[in-house]
Amino acid sequence: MFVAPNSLGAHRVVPVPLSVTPGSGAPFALTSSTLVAVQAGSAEVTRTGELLAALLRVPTGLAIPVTSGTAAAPRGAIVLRLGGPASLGDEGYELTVSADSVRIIAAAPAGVFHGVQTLRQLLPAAIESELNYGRRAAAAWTIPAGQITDRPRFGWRGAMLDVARHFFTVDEVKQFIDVLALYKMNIFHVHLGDDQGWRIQIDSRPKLTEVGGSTEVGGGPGGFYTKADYAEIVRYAAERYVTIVPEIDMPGHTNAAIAAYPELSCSRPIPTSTAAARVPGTYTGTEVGWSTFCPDSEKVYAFVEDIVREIAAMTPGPYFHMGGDEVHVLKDPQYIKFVERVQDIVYKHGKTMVGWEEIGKARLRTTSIAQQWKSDSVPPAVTQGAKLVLSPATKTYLDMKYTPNTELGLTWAAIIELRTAYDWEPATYLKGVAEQQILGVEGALWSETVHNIGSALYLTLPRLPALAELGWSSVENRQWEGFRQRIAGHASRWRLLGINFYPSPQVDWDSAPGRPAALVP
Ligand code: TNX
Repeated sequence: MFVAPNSLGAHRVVPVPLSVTPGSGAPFALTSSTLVAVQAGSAEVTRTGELLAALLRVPTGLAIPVTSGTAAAPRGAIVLRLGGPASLGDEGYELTVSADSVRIIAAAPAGVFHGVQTLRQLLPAAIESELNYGRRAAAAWTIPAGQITDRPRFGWRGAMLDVARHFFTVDEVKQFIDVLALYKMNIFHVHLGDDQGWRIQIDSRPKLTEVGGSTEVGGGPGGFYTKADYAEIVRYAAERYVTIVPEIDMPGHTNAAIAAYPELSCSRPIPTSTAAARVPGTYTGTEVGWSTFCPDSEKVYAFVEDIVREIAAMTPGPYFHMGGDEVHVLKDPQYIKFVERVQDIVYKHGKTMVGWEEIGKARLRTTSIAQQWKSDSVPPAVTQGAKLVLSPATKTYLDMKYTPNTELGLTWAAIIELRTAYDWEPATYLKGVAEQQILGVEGALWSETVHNIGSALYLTLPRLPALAELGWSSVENRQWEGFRQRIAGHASRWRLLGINFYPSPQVDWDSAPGRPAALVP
């Protein structure tokens, strides 16, 4: 836990940075004179500096003040500032460590934040602890000298959480976002509606949450986010440079909405398992593909208009995800008409439309985004010029089992051990789809078998860091053996953070499960 690398060359940063140059000088050490010196006049950089100082204070017991000013930073400063070269883009950073100072310089605030995540990972794992180690560890808080220049390969590095099949509280969602931020992921896609639950307050349609929010898979009490809850998630994510992509899946996967407003359906399909539901019309099973809105009813488009308007108004990010997957009960012309009508509504409210790859059957605007999940050849959306997010179920689905014996999860797409999640290449995955057509990658955690955040994180770690490295790091820097060795050092961090994980036998973890963590060296 206190093993700091003695050379920057031995770092265990995930995702692996673009370029790492070890220095020959002495390391930087956190001491009683350490302070965080932020760029004067940037509220965002100041906020990131406060987050960093708060993290460092707990285990070190040091004061770590945050100062702001234009004067040259004093010895012992961790400097965070803007003004880096434009070549770093919005998310890149330069990190320079010497005995005297640590400097993180970026072209935009997100880059400063990502640089801070690298700094965290360069310190001993115990930096993540809630314990104050005080003087017992005073000599251990060091960062090896050298320089890192880093920027992402893809702009979309995401994870989806299905809060519809099982509900997750705001605090649980924050824990999930914390993991994204640690691994420099920047998209949190939240699946807010499905057959089993509607999870977001809509003022113009109160029964959605009253009726549609009242249950979940297995018949539990469900739940939903009020507008204040959603605003809190948005705020928390934004502080970590994570953009929320809200998904309302339609026209299929809509039983919860139909239970609330039966006129949304042409003829009410009654799944066999509904008879057992506590609230009439709701569904607590796990079959897919049987429900649909009525594409020929104007009442449906008035409803979609209400939903998109209210969600667009509470979402600062540029995207609205309309789902569009697995509609087994509509004919193609009906499905196409529905997607095209919804697309117009989404753009009318100022958002870019995202949908699962099936939306490529419809005529898409060139800015619309398709999320691949099942095809292994060129999806029709790409032929039309739309950009793709790659979420191949066989590689990125976080709800697939790690081995046939994993208690949680499903197996319909694949069994996904860590190496399978890591060892694939986005630019060659779909023959005929070039890198320029790919916005990035996203992992999806469907929650049919997942009841709480502990289970969610067990399925997420270590596969999400693997995907984060595919999304961030350059192909040249990326290979399984290197990842395997670097990620081995992260289990002790997860344990200190209280984050559950799957101890894949493909990794020689520093901190073996069941072995008590040594608190002092
Ligand atoms: C397929 S992938 C679905 C979801 C399920 C998931 C379970 C996709 C776009 N739709 O409705 O939850 O499989 O793995």
